[in-house]
Amino acid sequence: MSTTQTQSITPQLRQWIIDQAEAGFTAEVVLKSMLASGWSEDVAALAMESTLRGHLEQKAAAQGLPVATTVPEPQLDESPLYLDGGDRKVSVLQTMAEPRVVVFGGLLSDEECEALIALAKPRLARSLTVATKTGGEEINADRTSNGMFFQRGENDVVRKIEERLARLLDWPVENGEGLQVLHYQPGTEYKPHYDYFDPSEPGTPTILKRGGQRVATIVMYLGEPDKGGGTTFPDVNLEVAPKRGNAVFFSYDKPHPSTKTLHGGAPVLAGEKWIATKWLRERRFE
Ligand code: PD2
Ligand code: ZN
Repeated sequence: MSTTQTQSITPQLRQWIIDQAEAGFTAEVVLKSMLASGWSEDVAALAMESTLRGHLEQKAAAQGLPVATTVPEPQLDESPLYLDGGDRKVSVLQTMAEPRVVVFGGLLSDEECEALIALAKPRLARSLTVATKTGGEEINADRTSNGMFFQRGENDVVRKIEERLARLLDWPVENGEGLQVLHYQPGTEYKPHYDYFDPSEPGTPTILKRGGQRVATIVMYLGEPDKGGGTTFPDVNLEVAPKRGNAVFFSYDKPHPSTKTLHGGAPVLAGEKWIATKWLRERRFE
């Protein structure tokens, strides 16, 4: 490759980058080679980044795989012990890269947990799930809890928690579904499932018109059972304890099992479990 005067990212350059990647050279090696040929670092990095992203997307689409999208992500560079939730300091207790899982401590105060339970109690009904065959809602034998939805920003406690989550996860409040509160009694559970909408189901295009795909979930524990009731991730044998005030966050950049975000609510063995779930969409959810 010869040094160019213009340093424009030509189709030939893009093809050369793809050829190098396909031949097994790492991004670092390809970048070094471009710099040695006289490319400026900025142009070389941009050319590499845009070319390889586009190439991977094309390959995924050709294999019938959904394309990865941007997802919410807490600011965890430098592995902080705490994050600023705006009005509250939140602990980072555990992180996992694949699936992307973060366990937070002290996300909610005891008073907030109690307030959500008290406000939800009179409105509980047998939990429904989104029916991807039709785009409507249905009773699901895999989900034996009782639940209810708050409107986004419905009251002060909900609004405060939604603002805290938006800051913590760097994702707009408007992209969140309304907070859902679930109550599990002994013997009830939520069998393993994915939270994204299955692209192959006929009702999914209708569901996606309102805010696009789900891209992340945060399950907040409001009331802890005495035994059982953990949130499980069977692909990686992870179980998160349902400790009051804590929360488990996980994200999925494509609606595909390769995200390893299969998860469930294990049966409650003794006592009662209360959670609040917030599902986050790609775009504004109205
Ligand atoms: O209750 C849970 O731990 C749980 C497990 C799986 C909640 C959800 N999914 C959910 O609300 O999506
Ligand atoms: Zn779920």
